[in-house]
Amino acid sequence: MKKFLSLLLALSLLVGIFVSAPIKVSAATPVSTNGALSVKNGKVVNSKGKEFVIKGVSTHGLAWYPQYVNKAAFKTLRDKWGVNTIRLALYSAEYGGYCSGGNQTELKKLVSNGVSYAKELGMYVIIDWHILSDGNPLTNKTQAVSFFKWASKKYASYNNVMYEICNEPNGSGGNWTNIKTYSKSVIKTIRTYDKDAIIIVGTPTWSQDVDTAASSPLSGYKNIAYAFHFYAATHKENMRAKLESALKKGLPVIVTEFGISEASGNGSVSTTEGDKWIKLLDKYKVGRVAWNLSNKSESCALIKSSCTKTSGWATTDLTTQGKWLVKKYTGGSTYTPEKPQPSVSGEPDVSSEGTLSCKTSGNIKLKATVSSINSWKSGDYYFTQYNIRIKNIGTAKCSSWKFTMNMRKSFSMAGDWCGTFTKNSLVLTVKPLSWNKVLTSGQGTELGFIVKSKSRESISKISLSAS
Ligand code: IDC
Repeated sequence: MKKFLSLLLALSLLVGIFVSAPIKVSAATPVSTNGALSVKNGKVVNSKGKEFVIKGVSTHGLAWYPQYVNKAAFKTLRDKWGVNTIRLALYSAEYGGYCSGGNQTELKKLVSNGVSYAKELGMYVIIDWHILSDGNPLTNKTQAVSFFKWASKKYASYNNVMYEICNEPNGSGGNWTNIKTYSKSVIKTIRTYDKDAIIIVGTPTWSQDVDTAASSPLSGYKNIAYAFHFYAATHKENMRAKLESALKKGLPVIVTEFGISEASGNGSVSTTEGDKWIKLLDKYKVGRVAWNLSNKSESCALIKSSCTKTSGWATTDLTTQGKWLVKKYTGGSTYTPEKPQPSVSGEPDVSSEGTLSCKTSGNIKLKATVSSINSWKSGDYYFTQYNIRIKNIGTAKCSSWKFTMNMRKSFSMAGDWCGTFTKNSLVLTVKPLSWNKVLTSGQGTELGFIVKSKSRESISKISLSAS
């Protein structure tokens, strides 16, 4: 009887547990998947020690464009733009800035709202002390220390907050000696409360001189990274070389600001140079944060000045830089690293075959389309250039894929890009590279190749598989 009673008790407890335990269904977010970020061996890593790439968007000055600090905006950035990090730019010295007559209570409220929205959405957030016209960080050091004391006390237990302590030191006072002196004070303050969050230190010459930081980094601290900024229509190859040499020396760098406009934030934009920058950042898994989330009439704004929406933007609401950025961050079908130009030339031959497409079966739904987009004759040979598009048209994520084409005539390869191409007599197999292997719902990628043949080439059969 006693046994029976205890069994009953155990049973009712179990039932109780089953009935009362809420089933928690929460979608994975950048922070829920990666946990607290830290710096290891010159890289930003997640809580499992795996390299983590920050893909961020910076607000404009909080005092000037406060309307974009809203949860729906951040959610759009996270869900539609592929953004995992928000940077909150708190100007220190410009009009309405924290040390130049701005309402400090209001500004802190914007910072704390921004941090809360990011936390609720599982996004990382960088609190940026945006020095600019006050080129020397020591100018407003006292205010910076008290601001970071407030922030680090408040966010000590958060796992999604990073502190950027001096946006862009510049001018003679913005030298590395002064930056180091300033950093030691601010880091000491932050570490009194927040023991492990990443602290980002600006570098001389508007956060360009990472070489200076690399030859004399701050020592004795954990989780320090250094800022590097570029604006692609102005900063080109020599700046990429400068960044790359600092990275090779093992300096942990985060690009906390970049644009494809000129350094003024206005003028022309260069997607070509922008692509080159992204390629370099991808190579070293360097985090990047785009400037800026506003509809100000300037080339580096991400939203068109005619658009007053503060969230839920359509592609047509975005500027050239905005559209380009979203493609980069979502790995959209237009992610096309520099395509090598065909090294052969000849008479154009217009009899191209057109387009073939196929889909995968099973629960991962991919569609492949292959088109012959150009063909020409050179000497005794025909050359045909093909374009392949692979797109995830289902809801399930694809972690890898393989595409096969059966060619009709014997051929040799005369060029290929964005994939690993293997030829076995008439069969050509394509596998993805690391960056276009994973395709989430709606994502796509583009590849290409050129074949050389004795007579006009065409494809007899294609097939696609995904896992
Ligand atoms: C620019 C803004 C512009 C604003 C100006 C204030 O885009 O609307 O009037 O600041 O002086 C930076 C700075 C960043 C600049 C940006 C573009 O960190 O504050 O924003 N830029 O000029 N460094 C290089 C470029």
